[in-house]
Amino acid sequence: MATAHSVLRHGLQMRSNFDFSKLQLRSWFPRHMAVGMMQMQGKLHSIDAVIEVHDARIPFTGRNFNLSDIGILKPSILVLNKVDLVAPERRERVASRFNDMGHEVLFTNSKEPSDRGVECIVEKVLHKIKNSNRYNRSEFPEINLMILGIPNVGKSSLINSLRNRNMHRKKAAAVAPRPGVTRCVMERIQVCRRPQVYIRDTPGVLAPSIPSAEAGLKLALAATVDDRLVGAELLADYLLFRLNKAGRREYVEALQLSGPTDDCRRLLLLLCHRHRMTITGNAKLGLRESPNIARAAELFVKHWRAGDYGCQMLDEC
Ligand SMILES: Nc1nc2c(ncn2[C@@H]2O[C@H](COP(=O)(O)OP(=O)(O)O)[C@@H](O)[C@H]2O)c(=O)[nH]1
Ligand SMILES: [Mg+2]
Repeated sequence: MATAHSVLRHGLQMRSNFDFSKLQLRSWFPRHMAVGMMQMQGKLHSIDAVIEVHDARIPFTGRNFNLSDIGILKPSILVLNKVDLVAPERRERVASRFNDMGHEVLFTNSKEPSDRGVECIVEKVLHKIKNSNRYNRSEFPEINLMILGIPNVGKSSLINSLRNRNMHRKKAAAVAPRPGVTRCVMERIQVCRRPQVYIRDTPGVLAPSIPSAEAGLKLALAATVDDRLVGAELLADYLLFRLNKAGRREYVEALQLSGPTDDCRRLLLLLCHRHRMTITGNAKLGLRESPNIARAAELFVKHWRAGDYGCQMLDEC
């Protein structure tokens, strides 16, 4: 079993490239996503504007243009959520890149009750609608919005946050730290009294094919695809590579290591040892306990997702 000392000793050579050939990339487009897309299209006639949400850590990799196209004829705003997990100087660069593409972006942290970005959402959308032709909907006083994006970016959390602020009501949309919780286009949820504003929550939908192994790993790190698609150990290894490449060393302190390492296997063995993560073999067959590497990998990645290794954006910008 590795010790903290051996982690340091073996970790002095850092990789400058990651071996993506280890990933057998498969797409993840379960049936509920295809059905969700059709339901969204079916509801569009009753929608005044679209809120497109992305994870601020993968603002470019995370965009599904099939989804963006759904709302192309409607007024729309672009929200980059989970901004608490991105360093402030990166936000400015991302915003100016989107501005160059003709998009204004709104950064939000839906977990922060007084977040200024969340506060601006309704105001921005109403402004866009006011400057648009409401086609067949001008006689309806209430405003209907649809929120869309890839899985696990915080769509349901944003609805709950808006509802809680403007209506003082408890959460209405189910939230979980894994993708695939909202599985169909939901009934509308009221998020504002005056004017009456409703939002339809929708299932997260990924592009039918993931463009590259690196994109797949970024999507998995941000928990927008099922971890099993890439495998826990490979995901942990990619994370370690990215942390070291960016010169981030917060993981050393967070995991109480004696120094940085580039040897993921040894790091995971250390976590197995420290947290007694083992797989018990069948004693009758003479199989003994072995380290539960997959669980240790999940733990290592879980800390990053919670921001325990500091803020880190995955897309270059
Ligand atoms: N750090 C952080 N986590 C968030 C934020 N918004 C949502 N989450 C978390 O992200 C996970 C997915 O949220 P959810 O609203 O279910 O995403 P959805 O699948 O897009 O509806 C949950 O664990 C939320 O608590 C945010 O602004 N910052
Ligand atoms: Mg949801």
